[in-house]
Amino acid sequence: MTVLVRPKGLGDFRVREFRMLIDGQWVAGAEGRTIERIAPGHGVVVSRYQAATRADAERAIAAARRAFDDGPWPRMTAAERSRILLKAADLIEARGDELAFLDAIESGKPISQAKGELTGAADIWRYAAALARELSGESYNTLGDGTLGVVLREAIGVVSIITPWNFPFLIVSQKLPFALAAGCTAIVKPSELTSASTLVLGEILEAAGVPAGAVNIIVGTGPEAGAPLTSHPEVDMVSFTGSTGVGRLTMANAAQTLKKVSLELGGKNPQIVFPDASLDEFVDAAVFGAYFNAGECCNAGSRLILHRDIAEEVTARIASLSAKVKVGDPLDPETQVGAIITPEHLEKIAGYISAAANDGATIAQGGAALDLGMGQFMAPTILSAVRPDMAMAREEVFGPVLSVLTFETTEEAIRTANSIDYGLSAGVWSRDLDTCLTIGRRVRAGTIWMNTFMDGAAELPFGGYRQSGLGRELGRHAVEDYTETKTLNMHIGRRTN
Ligand code: TXE
Repeated sequence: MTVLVRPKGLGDFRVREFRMLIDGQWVAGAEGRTIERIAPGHGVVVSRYQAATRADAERAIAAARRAFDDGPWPRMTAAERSRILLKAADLIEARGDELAFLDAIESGKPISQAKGELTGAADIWRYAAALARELSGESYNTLGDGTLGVVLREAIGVVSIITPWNFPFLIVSQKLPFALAAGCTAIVKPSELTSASTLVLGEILEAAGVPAGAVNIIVGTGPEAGAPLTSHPEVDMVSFTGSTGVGRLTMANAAQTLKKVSLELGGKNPQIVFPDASLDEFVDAAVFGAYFNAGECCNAGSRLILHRDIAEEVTARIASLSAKVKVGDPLDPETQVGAIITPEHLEKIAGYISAAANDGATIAQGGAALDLGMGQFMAPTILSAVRPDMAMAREEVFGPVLSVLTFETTEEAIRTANSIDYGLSAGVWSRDLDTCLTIGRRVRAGTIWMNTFMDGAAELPFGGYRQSGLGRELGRHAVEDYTETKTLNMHIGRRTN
Protein backbone atom coordinates (compact mmCIF):
# COMPACT_ATOMS: atom_id res chain seq x y z
CA MET A 1 0.00 0.00 0.00
CA THR A 2 1.28 3.44 -0.90
CA VAL A 3 1.43 5.89 2.02
CA LEU A 4 -0.90 8.78 1.20
CA VAL A 5 -0.55 12.37 2.42
CA ARG A 6 -3.88 14.03 1.62
CA PRO A 7 -3.68 17.68 0.52
CA LYS A 8 -5.14 20.10 3.05
CA GLY A 9 -5.86 22.85 0.53
CA LEU A 10 -4.32 26.30 0.43
CA GLY A 11 -6.30 28.00 3.22
CA ASP A 12 -6.54 31.78 2.76
CA PHE A 13 -3.98 31.84 -0.06
CA ARG A 14 -4.79 34.53 -2.64
CA VAL A 15 -4.12 34.11 -6.37
CA ARG A 16 -0.90 35.93 -7.30
CA GLU A 17 -1.04 38.25 -10.30
CA PHE A 18 2.15 38.75 -12.34
CA ARG A 19 3.19 41.14 -15.08
CA MET A 20 6.11 40.69 -17.49
CA LEU A 21 9.49 42.38 -17.20
CA ILE A 22 10.47 44.20 -20.39
CA ASP A 23 13.14 46.91 -20.50
CA GLY A 24 13.01 47.47 -16.74
CA GLN A 25 9.20 47.90 -16.64
CA TRP A 26 6.61 45.47 -15.29
CA VAL A 27 4.10 45.51 -18.13
CA ALA A 28 0.90 43.88 -19.38
CA GLY A 29 0.92 41.90 -22.62
CA ALA A 30 0.06 43.69 -25.88
CA GLU A 31 -3.31 41.94 -26.09
CA GLY A 32 -4.09 41.90 -22.34
CA ARG A 33 -4.75 38.14 -22.39
CA THR A 34 -3.92 36.14 -19.27
CA ILE A 35 -2.84 32.60 -18.44
CA GLU A 36 -4.02 30.93 -15.22
CA ARG A 37 -2.09 28.22 -13.44
CA ILE A 38 -4.01 25.54 -11.59
CA ALA A 39 -1.92 23.99 -8.80
CA PRO A 40 -1.43 20.30 -9.64
CA GLY A 41 -1.62 19.21 -6.00
CA HIS A 42 -4.59 21.37 -4.99
CA GLY A 43 -6.68 21.80 -8.13
CA VAL A 44 -7.22 25.56 -7.71
CA VAL A 45 -5.91 28.61 -9.57
CA VAL A 46 -2.80 29.95 -7.85
CA SER A 47 -1.23 32.35 -10.40
CA ARG A 48 -2.36 34.60 -13.18
CA TYR A 49 0.13 35.81 -15.80
CA GLN A 50 0.08 38.20 -18.70
CA ALA A 51 0.33 36.11 -21.88
CA ALA A 52 3.04 37.37 -24.22
CA THR A 53 2.35 37.50 -27.93
CA ARG A 54 4.91 37.65 -30.72
CA ALA A 55 4.81 41.47 -30.42
CA ASP A 56 5.75 41.25 -26.72
CA ALA A 57 8.55 38.81 -27.49
CA GLU A 58 9.87 41.21 -30.12
CA ARG A 59 9.73 44.13 -27.65
CA ALA A 60 11.73 42.08 -25.16
CA ILE A 61 14.29 41.14 -27.83
CA ALA A 62 14.66 44.81 -28.84
CA ALA A 63 15.21 45.78 -25.20
CA ALA A 64 17.85 43.08 -24.70
CA ARG A 65 19.53 44.15 -27.95
CA ARG A 66 19.72 47.83 -26.85
CA ALA A 67 20.97 46.79 -23.43
CA PHE A 68 23.72 44.78 -25.09
CA ASP A 69 24.70 47.28 -27.78
CA ASP A 70 24.51 50.47 -25.72
CA GLY A 71 23.81 49.57 -22.08
CA PRO A 72 26.13 49.37 -19.10
CA TRP A 73 25.98 45.61 -18.42
CA PRO A 74 28.48 44.34 -21.03
CA ARG A 75 30.74 47.34 -20.33
CA MET A 76 31.09 46.82 -16.58
CA THR A 77 34.20 45.22 -15.18
CA ALA A 78 33.90 41.55 -14.37
CA ALA A 79 34.34 42.52 -10.72
CA GLU A 80 31.25 44.73 -10.88
CA ARG A 81 29.16 42.04 -12.57
CA SER A 82 30.39 39.49 -10.07
CA ARG A 83 29.36 41.71 -7.14
CA ILE A 84 25.83 42.02 -8.55
CA LEU A 85 25.54 38.25 -9.08
CA LEU A 86 26.66 37.68 -5.48
CA LYS A 87 24.05 40.14 -4.25
CA ALA A 88 21.45 38.25 -6.32
CA ALA A 89 22.51 34.99 -4.61
CA ASP A 90 22.00 36.62 -1.19
CA LEU A 91 18.54 37.85 -2.20
CA ILE A 92 17.61 34.41 -3.59
CA GLU A 93 18.43 32.96 -0.19
CA ALA A 94 16.55 35.73 1.61
CA ARG A 95 13.43 34.99 -0.45
CA GLY A 96 14.11 31.24 -0.58
CA ASP A 97 10.99 30.17 1.32
CA GLU A 98 8.73 32.23 -0.93
CA LEU A 99 10.43 30.91 -4.09
CA ALA A 100 10.27 27.31 -2.88
CA PHE A 101 6.58 27.71 -2.01
CA LEU A 102 5.83 29.04 -5.52
CA ASP A 103 7.72 26.19 -7.19
CA ALA A 104 5.98 23.63 -4.96
CA ILE A 105 2.44 24.83 -5.59
CA GLU A 106 2.91 25.42 -9.33
CA SER A 107 4.91 22.28 -10.19
CA GLY A 108 3.52 19.96 -7.50
CA LYS A 109 6.96 19.05 -6.16
CA PRO A 110 7.37 18.42 -2.41
CA ILE A 111 8.20 21.57 -0.46
CA SER A 112 11.22 19.95 1.22
CA GLN A 113 12.69 19.21 -2.20
CA ALA A 114 11.87 22.71 -3.51
CA LYS A 115 13.79 24.21 -0.57
CA GLY A 116 16.80 22.04 -1.39
CA GLU A 117 16.68 23.21 -5.01
CA LEU A 118 16.67 26.85 -3.88
CA THR A 119 19.77 26.29 -1.77
CA GLY A 120 21.46 24.65 -4.74
CA ALA A 121 20.39 27.47 -7.05
CA ALA A 122 21.85 30.18 -4.78
CA ASP A 123 25.12 28.23 -4.77
CA ILE A 124 25.14 28.17 -8.59
CA TRP A 125 24.68 31.97 -8.71
CA ARG A 126 27.74 32.30 -6.43
CA TYR A 127 29.74 29.91 -8.58
CA ALA A 128 28.88 31.93 -11.71
CA ALA A 129 29.89 35.12 -9.86
CA ALA A 130 33.30 33.59 -9.17
CA LEU A 131 33.71 32.41 -12.79
CA ALA A 132 32.86 35.90 -14.08
CA ARG A 133 36.26 37.05 -12.88
CA GLU A 134 38.09 34.05 -14.33
CA LEU A 135 37.00 34.57 -17.94
CA SER A 136 40.15 35.07 -19.95
CA GLY A 137 41.68 34.39 -23.35
CA GLU A 138 45.13 33.39 -24.55
CA SER A 139 48.18 35.09 -26.00
CA TYR A 140 50.89 33.74 -28.31
CA ASN A 141 54.26 35.46 -28.68
CA THR A 142 55.74 32.49 -30.54
CA LEU A 143 54.30 33.12 -33.99
CA GLY A 144 57.44 34.61 -35.46
CA ASP A 145 59.32 37.85 -35.05
CA GLY A 146 57.10 40.88 -34.88
CA THR A 147 53.84 38.92 -34.52
CA LEU A 148 51.67 38.73 -31.45
CA GLY A 149 48.44 36.74 -31.34
CA VAL A 150 45.81 37.47 -28.72
CA VAL A 151 42.66 35.40 -28.35
CA LEU A 152 39.74 37.19 -26.71
CA ARG A 153 36.56 35.82 -25.20
CA GLU A 154 33.74 38.27 -25.88
CA ALA A 155 30.12 38.04 -24.71
CA ILE A 156 28.11 36.40 -27.49
CA GLY A 157 25.35 39.04 -27.24
CA VAL A 158 21.60 38.57 -26.75
CA VAL A 159 20.63 35.16 -25.36
CA SER A 160 17.16 33.60 -25.32
CA ILE A 161 16.65 31.32 -22.35
CA ILE A 162 13.68 28.91 -22.52
CA THR A 163 12.97 26.67 -19.54
CA PRO A 164 10.56 23.82 -18.66
CA TRP A 165 8.27 23.19 -15.70
CA ASN A 166 10.04 20.43 -13.82
CA PHE A 167 12.74 22.48 -12.03
CA PRO A 168 11.60 26.04 -12.61
CA PHE A 169 14.09 27.96 -10.47
CA LEU A 170 17.00 25.52 -10.69
CA ILE A 171 17.08 25.34 -14.48
CA VAL A 172 17.01 29.10 -15.06
CA SER A 173 19.86 29.23 -12.52
CA GLN A 174 21.89 26.82 -14.64
CA LYS A 175 21.76 29.28 -17.53
CA LEU A 176 21.13 32.93 -16.67
CA PRO A 177 23.94 33.67 -14.16
CA PHE A 178 26.55 32.29 -16.59
CA ALA A 179 25.15 34.33 -19.49
CA LEU A 180 25.18 37.41 -17.26
CA ALA A 181 28.70 36.63 -16.00
CA ALA A 182 29.91 36.68 -19.61
CA GLY A 183 28.31 40.13 -20.14
CA CYS A 184 25.36 38.92 -22.22
CA THR A 185 21.83 40.27 -21.99
CA ALA A 186 18.83 37.93 -21.99
CA ILE A 187 15.19 37.26 -22.63
CA VAL A 188 13.90 34.50 -20.37
CA LYS A 189 10.74 32.52 -21.07
CA PRO A 190 9.84 30.06 -18.33
CA SER A 191 7.22 27.37 -18.87
CA GLU A 192 3.73 28.85 -18.84
CA LEU A 193 2.90 26.25 -16.16
CA THR A 194 5.50 27.40 -13.64
CA SER A 195 6.51 31.01 -14.31
CA ALA A 196 6.09 32.53 -10.84
CA SER A 197 9.54 31.92 -9.35
CA THR A 198 11.29 33.16 -12.51
CA LEU A 199 9.25 36.39 -12.36
CA VAL A 200 10.23 36.85 -8.71
CA LEU A 201 13.82 36.34 -9.88
CA GLY A 202 13.25 39.42 -12.07
CA GLU A 203 12.47 41.46 -8.94
CA ILE A 204 15.57 40.05 -7.27
CA LEU A 205 17.82 40.97 -10.19
CA GLU A 206 16.44 44.52 -10.26
CA ALA A 207 17.13 44.86 -6.54
CA ALA A 208 20.63 43.40 -6.96
CA GLY A 209 21.49 46.08 -9.53
CA VAL A 210 21.09 44.39 -12.94
CA PRO A 211 20.35 47.34 -15.25
CA ALA A 212 17.05 47.78 -17.12
CA GLY A 213 16.79 45.68 -20.27
CA ALA A 214 19.69 43.36 -19.39
CA VAL A 215 17.20 40.67 -18.25
CA ASN A 216 13.69 40.58 -19.71
CA ILE A 217 11.17 37.94 -18.63
CA ILE A 218 8.09 37.07 -20.66
CA VAL A 219 5.45 34.43 -20.03
CA GLY A 220 3.51 32.60 -22.71
CA THR A 221 3.00 29.47 -24.71
CA GLY A 222 5.79 27.92 -26.73
CA PRO A 223 4.45 28.62 -30.21
CA GLU A 224 3.44 32.22 -29.38
CA ALA A 225 6.08 33.53 -26.99
CA GLY A 226 8.86 30.94 -27.29
CA ALA A 227 9.22 30.45 -31.04
CA PRO A 228 10.09 34.12 -31.82
CA LEU A 229 12.91 33.88 -29.29
CA THR A 230 14.44 31.02 -31.28
CA SER A 231 14.21 32.53 -34.76
CA HIS A 232 14.63 36.30 -34.42
CA PRO A 233 17.73 37.65 -36.19
CA GLU A 234 18.64 39.92 -33.26
CA VAL A 235 19.07 36.94 -30.94
CA ASP A 236 22.62 35.53 -30.93
CA MET A 237 22.16 32.34 -28.93
CA VAL A 238 19.37 30.13 -27.61
CA SER A 239 19.74 28.11 -24.44
CA PHE A 240 16.85 25.64 -24.17
CA THR A 241 15.83 22.93 -21.72
CA GLY A 242 12.76 20.83 -22.49
CA SER A 243 11.54 17.99 -24.63
CA THR A 244 13.64 16.54 -27.44
CA GLY A 245 10.90 17.38 -29.96
CA VAL A 246 10.86 21.09 -29.11
CA GLY A 247 14.67 21.01 -28.89
CA ARG A 248 14.77 19.81 -32.49
CA LEU A 249 12.36 22.58 -33.51
CA THR A 250 14.48 25.13 -31.67
CA MET A 251 17.59 24.04 -33.53
CA ALA A 252 15.77 24.21 -36.87
CA ASN A 253 14.49 27.72 -36.09
CA ALA A 254 17.92 28.86 -34.93
CA ALA A 255 19.45 27.47 -38.12
CA GLN A 256 17.66 30.19 -40.13
CA THR A 257 20.12 32.74 -38.80
CA LEU A 258 22.81 30.27 -37.66
CA LYS A 259 22.52 31.04 -33.97
CA LYS A 260 24.43 29.09 -31.42
CA VAL A 261 22.18 26.64 -29.54
CA SER A 262 22.61 24.89 -26.26
CA LEU A 263 20.07 22.10 -25.65
CA GLU A 264 19.33 20.09 -22.51
CA LEU A 265 16.74 17.50 -23.53
CA GLY A 266 15.27 14.21 -22.42
CA GLY A 267 16.77 11.09 -20.92
CA LYS A 268 15.92 7.44 -20.24
CA ASN A 269 18.73 6.71 -17.90
CA PRO A 270 19.96 3.18 -17.18
CA GLN A 271 21.21 1.94 -13.83
CA ILE A 272 23.28 -1.19 -14.37
CA VAL A 273 23.58 -3.39 -11.30
CA PHE A 274 26.06 -6.25 -10.84
CA PRO A 275 25.68 -9.03 -8.24
CA ASP A 276 28.65 -7.77 -6.17
CA ALA A 277 27.04 -4.34 -5.60
CA SER A 278 25.98 -3.16 -2.17
CA LEU A 279 22.30 -3.89 -2.68
CA ASP A 280 21.14 -2.02 0.43
CA GLU A 281 22.58 1.21 -0.91
CA PHE A 282 21.39 0.52 -4.43
CA VAL A 283 17.77 -0.17 -3.44
CA ASP A 284 17.62 3.20 -1.63
CA ALA A 285 19.21 5.00 -4.56
CA ALA A 286 16.95 3.27 -7.10
CA VAL A 287 13.81 4.38 -5.29
CA PHE A 288 15.13 7.92 -4.92
CA GLY A 289 16.43 8.03 -8.52
CA ALA A 290 13.14 6.88 -10.01
CA TYR A 291 10.64 8.84 -7.94
CA PHE A 292 12.51 12.07 -7.23
CA ASN A 293 10.37 14.95 -8.55
CA ALA A 294 7.66 12.31 -9.26
CA GLY A 295 9.94 11.01 -12.01
CA GLU A 296 9.42 14.28 -13.91
CA CYS A 297 13.14 14.60 -14.23
CA CYS A 298 15.42 14.29 -17.25
CA ASN A 299 17.92 12.45 -15.05
CA ALA A 300 15.43 9.97 -13.58
CA GLY A 301 17.00 6.54 -13.23
CA SER A 302 13.97 5.02 -14.89
CA ARG A 303 15.61 2.03 -16.59
CA LEU A 304 17.08 -0.57 -14.26
CA ILE A 305 19.31 -3.12 -15.97
CA LEU A 306 19.78 -5.82 -13.34
CA HIS A 307 21.99 -8.87 -13.51
CA ARG A 308 19.74 -11.91 -13.88
CA ASP A 309 21.04 -13.51 -10.67
CA ILE A 310 19.78 -10.67 -8.49
CA ALA A 311 16.86 -9.36 -10.55
CA GLU A 312 14.09 -11.09 -8.63
CA GLU A 313 15.40 -10.23 -5.16
CA VAL A 314 16.20 -6.61 -6.06
CA THR A 315 12.83 -6.03 -7.75
CA ALA A 316 11.02 -7.37 -4.66
CA ARG A 317 13.06 -5.14 -2.34
CA ILE A 318 12.48 -2.04 -4.47
CA ALA A 319 8.76 -2.84 -4.64
CA SER A 320 8.55 -3.13 -0.88
CA LEU A 321 10.43 0.16 -0.32
CA SER A 322 8.34 1.89 -3.01
CA ALA A 323 5.20 1.01 -1.07
CA LYS A 324 6.50 3.08 1.85
CA VAL A 325 7.10 6.22 -0.21
CA LYS A 326 4.82 9.06 0.97
CA VAL A 327 2.80 10.43 -1.94
CA GLY A 328 0.59 13.49 -1.74
CA ASP A 329 0.35 17.09 -0.56
CA PRO A 330 3.30 19.03 -2.02
CA LEU A 331 3.14 21.42 0.94
CA ASP A 332 3.41 18.71 3.62
CA PRO A 333 7.04 18.53 4.81
CA GLU A 334 6.73 14.72 5.04
CA THR A 335 5.78 14.24 1.38
CA GLN A 336 8.33 12.46 -0.82
CA VAL A 337 6.44 12.30 -4.12
CA GLY A 338 4.14 15.20 -5.02
CA ALA A 339 1.59 15.82 -7.75
CA ILE A 340 1.78 15.24 -11.52
CA ILE A 341 2.12 18.46 -13.51
CA THR A 342 -1.22 18.34 -15.43
CA PRO A 343 -4.18 15.96 -15.83
CA GLU A 344 -3.13 15.41 -19.48
CA HIS A 345 0.34 14.36 -18.39
CA LEU A 346 -1.14 11.92 -15.85
CA GLU A 347 -3.10 10.33 -18.70
CA LYS A 348 0.05 10.07 -20.80
CA ILE A 349 1.87 8.25 -17.97
CA ALA A 350 -1.08 5.88 -17.45
CA GLY A 351 -1.11 5.22 -21.22
CA TYR A 352 2.56 4.16 -21.16
CA ILE A 353 1.87 1.77 -18.27
CA SER A 354 -1.11 0.09 -19.89
CA ALA A 355 0.73 -0.21 -23.23
CA ALA A 356 3.65 -1.93 -21.48
CA ALA A 357 1.31 -4.25 -19.54
CA ASN A 358 -0.48 -5.17 -22.80
CA ASP A 359 2.90 -5.87 -24.32
CA GLY A 360 3.88 -8.40 -21.65
CA ALA A 361 5.39 -6.36 -18.81
CA THR A 362 4.33 -7.17 -15.25
CA ILE A 363 3.17 -4.47 -12.83
CA ALA A 364 5.16 -5.31 -9.69
CA GLN A 365 3.98 -2.27 -7.73
CA GLY A 366 1.54 0.64 -8.19
CA GLY A 367 0.37 1.13 -11.75
CA ALA A 368 -2.57 3.48 -11.21
CA ALA A 369 -3.50 7.09 -10.50
CA LEU A 370 -4.37 7.95 -6.88
CA ASP A 371 -7.49 9.86 -5.94
CA LEU A 372 -6.60 12.12 -3.01
CA GLY A 373 -9.66 14.36 -3.27
CA MET A 374 -7.86 17.19 -5.06
CA GLY A 375 -5.11 17.53 -7.66
CA GLN A 376 -3.61 14.62 -9.64
CA PHE A 377 -1.27 11.97 -8.29
CA MET A 378 0.31 8.73 -9.48
CA ALA A 379 1.34 5.71 -7.45
CA PRO A 380 5.06 4.88 -7.63
CA THR A 381 5.13 2.10 -10.19
CA ILE A 382 7.50 -0.73 -11.03
CA LEU A 383 7.25 -2.77 -14.18
CA SER A 384 9.27 -5.96 -14.50
CA ALA A 385 9.81 -8.17 -17.55
CA VAL A 386 10.27 -5.08 -19.70
CA ARG A 387 12.01 -5.85 -22.99
CA PRO A 388 14.51 -3.42 -24.58
CA ASP A 389 12.28 -2.98 -27.65
CA MET A 390 9.20 -1.72 -25.71
CA ALA A 391 8.30 1.99 -25.71
CA MET A 392 8.48 1.76 -21.91
CA ALA A 393 12.19 0.92 -22.18
CA ARG A 394 13.03 3.51 -24.83
CA GLU A 395 10.88 6.62 -24.31
CA GLU A 396 10.84 9.25 -21.59
CA VAL A 397 7.69 8.61 -19.53
CA PHE A 398 8.37 11.52 -17.16
CA GLY A 399 6.45 9.97 -14.28
CA PRO A 400 7.18 7.83 -11.19
CA VAL A 401 7.62 4.68 -13.23
CA LEU A 402 10.53 2.29 -13.06
CA SER A 403 11.21 -0.36 -15.71
CA VAL A 404 13.23 -3.47 -14.91
CA LEU A 405 15.31 -5.12 -17.62
CA THR A 406 17.89 -7.85 -17.11
CA PHE A 407 21.31 -8.87 -18.44
CA GLU A 408 23.74 -11.77 -18.22
CA THR A 409 27.03 -10.43 -19.55
CA THR A 410 28.68 -7.02 -19.27
CA GLU A 411 28.58 -6.70 -23.06
CA GLU A 412 24.82 -7.27 -23.05
CA ALA A 413 24.35 -4.63 -20.32
CA ILE A 414 26.35 -2.07 -22.31
CA ARG A 415 24.47 -2.90 -25.51
CA THR A 416 21.09 -2.47 -23.78
CA ALA A 417 22.20 0.77 -22.11
CA ASN A 418 23.36 2.23 -25.44
CA SER A 419 20.44 0.91 -27.49
CA ILE A 420 18.21 4.01 -27.27
CA ASP A 421 18.33 7.53 -28.70
CA TYR A 422 19.08 9.22 -25.37
CA GLY A 423 22.39 9.54 -23.52
CA LEU A 424 21.97 11.91 -20.61
CA SER A 425 23.15 9.93 -17.59
CA ALA A 426 23.69 6.40 -16.34
CA GLY A 427 24.55 4.58 -13.13
CA VAL A 428 26.69 1.54 -12.44
CA TRP A 429 26.70 -0.44 -9.20
CA SER A 430 29.56 -2.82 -8.44
CA ARG A 431 32.37 -3.12 -5.90
CA ASP A 432 34.79 -3.96 -8.71
CA LEU A 433 36.70 -0.97 -10.06
CA ASP A 434 37.32 -2.56 -13.46
CA THR A 435 33.61 -3.21 -13.91
CA CYS A 436 32.71 0.38 -12.97
CA LEU A 437 35.32 1.87 -15.27
CA THR A 438 34.39 -0.40 -18.17
CA ILE A 439 30.78 0.76 -17.92
CA GLY A 440 31.95 4.33 -17.25
CA ARG A 441 33.96 4.43 -20.47
CA ARG A 442 31.63 2.50 -22.76
CA VAL A 443 28.17 3.78 -21.89
CA ARG A 444 27.50 6.84 -24.01
CA ALA A 445 26.07 9.39 -21.58
CA GLY A 446 27.07 12.82 -20.27
CA THR A 447 27.23 11.76 -16.62
CA ILE A 448 28.01 8.30 -15.22
CA TRP A 449 27.33 7.78 -11.54
CA MET A 450 29.28 4.99 -9.86
CA ASN A 451 27.76 3.54 -6.69
CA THR A 452 25.64 6.66 -6.29
CA PHE A 453 22.89 8.37 -8.24
CA MET A 454 21.74 11.91 -9.06
CA ASP A 455 24.45 13.72 -7.09
CA GLY A 456 25.55 16.97 -8.70
CA ALA A 457 27.62 20.08 -8.05
CA ALA A 458 28.08 23.44 -9.74
CA GLU A 459 31.67 22.40 -10.62
CA LEU A 460 30.54 19.35 -12.63
CA PRO A 461 29.43 19.77 -16.26
CA PHE A 462 25.95 18.51 -17.06
CA GLY A 463 24.46 17.59 -20.44
CA GLY A 464 23.78 14.77 -22.83
CA TYR A 465 25.10 12.67 -25.68
CA ARG A 466 23.06 12.03 -28.81
CA GLN A 467 19.41 13.17 -28.64
CA SER A 468 19.73 14.22 -25.00
CA GLY A 469 21.20 17.51 -26.09
CA LEU A 470 23.98 19.68 -27.29
CA GLY A 471 26.55 21.41 -25.11
CA ARG A 472 27.13 21.28 -21.36
CA GLU A 473 25.93 23.45 -18.51
CA LEU A 474 27.72 24.15 -15.22
CA GLY A 475 31.39 23.37 -14.71
CA ARG A 476 34.26 25.78 -15.10
CA HIS A 477 33.67 26.37 -18.82
CA ALA A 478 30.03 27.36 -18.35
CA VAL A 479 30.67 31.08 -18.85
CA GLU A 480 32.70 30.42 -22.02
CA ASP A 481 29.59 28.87 -23.60
CA TYR A 482 28.11 32.37 -23.69
CA THR A 483 31.09 33.89 -25.52
CA GLU A 484 32.51 34.27 -29.00
CA THR A 485 36.20 33.79 -29.63
CA LYS A 486 38.00 36.65 -31.36
CA THR A 487 41.56 36.55 -32.65
CA LEU A 488 43.68 39.70 -32.66
CA ASN A 489 46.62 39.07 -34.98
CA MET A 490 49.08 41.95 -34.50
CA HIS A 491 52.23 43.05 -36.18
CA ILE A 492 54.77 44.92 -34.09
CA GLY A 493 56.85 47.59 -35.78
CA ARG A 494 57.36 48.06 -39.53
CA ARG A 495 56.06 45.23 -41.75
CA THR A 496 58.77 44.18 -44.21
CA ASN A 497 57.35 41.27 -46.21
O1 TXE B 1 8.11 20.44 -22.75
P1 TXE B 1 8.33 21.46 -23.91
P2 TXE B 1 6.70 20.12 -22.06
C1 TXE B 1 9.86 16.24 -21.72
C2 TXE B 1 9.05 15.27 -20.95
C3 TXE B 1 7.69 15.88 -20.97
C4 TXE B 1 7.67 16.47 -22.36
C5 TXE B 1 6.72 17.58 -22.57
O2 TXE B 1 9.06 14.02 -21.57
O3 TXE B 1 6.67 14.97 -20.81
O4 TXE B 1 8.98 16.91 -22.56
O5 TXE B 1 6.94 18.63 -21.63
C6 TXE B 1 8.66 26.01 -24.59
N1 TXE B 1 9.27 27.22 -29.50
N2 TXE B 1 10.57 17.20 -20.91
O6 TXE B 1 5.55 20.15 -22.97
O7 TXE B 1 7.09 21.57 -24.71
C7 TXE B 1 7.63 25.77 -23.51
O8 TXE B 1 6.71 26.83 -23.43
C8 TXE B 1 9.91 27.68 -28.42
C9 TXE B 1 11.94 16.95 -20.67
O9 TXE B 1 6.59 21.02 -20.93
O10 TXE B 1 9.59 21.09 -24.57
C10 TXE B 1 8.54 25.65 -22.29
O11 TXE B 1 8.94 26.93 -21.85
N3 TXE B 1 9.64 27.26 -27.18
C11 TXE B 1 12.64 18.01 -19.99
C12 TXE B 1 9.74 24.88 -22.85
O12 TXE B 1 9.72 25.14 -24.26
C13 TXE B 1 8.69 26.32 -27.03
C14 TXE B 1 11.91 19.01 -19.23
C15 TXE B 1 9.71 23.36 -22.64
O13 TXE B 1 8.48 22.85 -23.15
C16 TXE B 1 7.99 25.79 -28.13
C17 TXE B 1 10.56 19.19 -19.60
C18 TXE B 1 8.31 26.29 -29.42
N4 TXE B 1 7.68 25.85 -30.52
C19 TXE B 1 9.93 18.29 -20.41
N5 TXE B 1 7.11 24.87 -27.67
C20 TXE B 1 13.94 17.69 -19.35
N6 TXE B 1 14.82 17.07 -20.10
O14 TXE B 1 14.18 18.02 -18.19
C21 TXE B 1 7.26 24.82 -26.33
N7 TXE B 1 8.20 25.71 -25.94
